[in-house]
Amino acid sequence: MRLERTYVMVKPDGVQRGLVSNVIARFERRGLKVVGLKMLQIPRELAQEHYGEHKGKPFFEALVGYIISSPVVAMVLEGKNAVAVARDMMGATDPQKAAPGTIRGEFGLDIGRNVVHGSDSTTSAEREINLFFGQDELVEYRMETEAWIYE
Ligand code: D4T
Repeated sequence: MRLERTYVMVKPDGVQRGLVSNVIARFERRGLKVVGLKMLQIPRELAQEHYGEHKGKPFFEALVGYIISSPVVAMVLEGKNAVAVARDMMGATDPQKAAPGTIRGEFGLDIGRNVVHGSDSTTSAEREINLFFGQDELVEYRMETEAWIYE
C-alpha cells in the first residue's frame, strides 16, 4: 500500500543559511521516506502558479520575489499522515509563533523568511507534487526500516 505523499521545499533562506541537511535529516529521522529530491531555481511563472491562492494579497509580489531569489530544494515525502506530520514539524507559518522544536521555531524569526514550505492538504500536495516533479522523477521503493517504523 502506498502511503500519503506531501510536497516539501527548503526555501531560499534555508538553502543560503546551510539548513538543507538539517531539515532533510529531521524528516528522515521521523520516518518519512524521501521519494523525490532536487535543487532548482524556480521560474517566476511557476512561483506565481504555486502561490496562486495568494494572488492579489499585499504580500504576493514580495513572496514570489523571495521564492525565486535563490535556489530551493524540493522534495516529496511519503509516510503515514505525511501532510499533517510534515506541517506539524515545520510549526506555524509565522516563525514568531512557531513552537520551539519545530523547524520554523528553531530557525526563523520573520514570516517572510520562514525557511520551509509544506503542503497544507492532500489536495494541495497532489497539485504541488505535479507542479514541481515529473512522474519519472519520483521513485517507489521499499525501505528495510519500514517494519520498525510501522506496526
Ligand atoms: P507556505 O505555503 O510557505 O508553506 O506557508 P504556509 O502554508 O504555512 O502559509 P500560507 O500559505 O498562509 O502563506 C504562504 C507564504 O506567504 C508568506 N506570508 C504569509 C507572508 O509573507 N506574509 C503574510 O502575511 C502571510 C499570511 C509566508 C508563507
